[in-house]
Amino acid sequence: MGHGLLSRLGAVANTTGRQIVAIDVRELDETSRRYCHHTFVGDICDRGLLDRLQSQFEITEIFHLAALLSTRGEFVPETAHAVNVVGTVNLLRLAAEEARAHGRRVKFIFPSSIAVYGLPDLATKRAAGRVNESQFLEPHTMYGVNKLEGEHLGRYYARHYRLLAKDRLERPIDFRSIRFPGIISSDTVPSGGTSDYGPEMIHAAASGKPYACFVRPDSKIPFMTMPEAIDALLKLADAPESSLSRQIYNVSAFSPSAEDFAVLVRKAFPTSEISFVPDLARQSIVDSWPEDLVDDAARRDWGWSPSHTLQTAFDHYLVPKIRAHYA
Ligand code: AKB
Repeated sequence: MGHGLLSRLGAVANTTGRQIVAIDVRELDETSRRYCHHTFVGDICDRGLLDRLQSQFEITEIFHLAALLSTRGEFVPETAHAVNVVGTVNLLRLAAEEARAHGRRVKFIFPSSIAVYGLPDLATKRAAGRVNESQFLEPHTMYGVNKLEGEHLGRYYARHYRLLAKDRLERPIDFRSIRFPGIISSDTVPSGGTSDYGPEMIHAAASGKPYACFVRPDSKIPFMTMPEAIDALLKLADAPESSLSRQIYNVSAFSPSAEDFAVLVRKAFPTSEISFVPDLARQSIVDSWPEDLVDDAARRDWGWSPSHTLQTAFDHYLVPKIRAHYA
């Protein structure tokens, strides 16, 4: 998401006057670097690096996209906690310090996830259908626990930070967050997530490789395309604060089963070889995530509206772009 966001922000930087400073754990590629005023190779857990940023720049807005996802996090839960929670605290603190130093609020945009939900079993998931922002908040994964904590930390830093300090600055941060579904990009195959079966299936088919899907054909969670996810982030970031009735928003686009996905992949790539070989542990994670989300507040408050159905996502974005990518 970071790379897509950089190109969108960079493309309009001349008109918005935004100067972009990017941090990544790896060197950014040449294209992404071109959009940035400065880039740093480093880790958000490195307080020294964040102190350097604070002394070098006047920061007005932070898009915090760094995270260890749900599958990877189950192999190294404490590392996931360090990156996903301690890293988040470091950036929130940086935002609050910047607000204090320059006397104005810093906007903080935090992509959260459907992983914050934890439905206890499949029968409850099926009966629940579309889930709203306050239901079933008992995540099963370290990543989900961390994202939920990130949402609470954002609320704390925005409204209650240093509650008892005499020299306290009121509401230093304008914290806004979206709970994203699985995201599918035509450019990159994700790694470390549990919604990865969707993008993996189509990328494997387009590159002529067989694919063994690690969940059952009837598994159902919401998805959206990467351009829609970036649109949503920018729309929420640009919305007037007076129109926002909450800090955390669900967004939804389409909710296919893994079989629905496979049908469209086979239609687009008739020689594709897709089988279903469920991995019980990863299956249990997907079974704990909702089938779909109530996103009425996002639609009402900041005009969220998905650009695609599953069919148009395949016809107008995924298939043509992925074909071109592997051609
Ligand atoms: C994951 O699968 O962990 C992520 C997510 C749903 O946030 N893609």
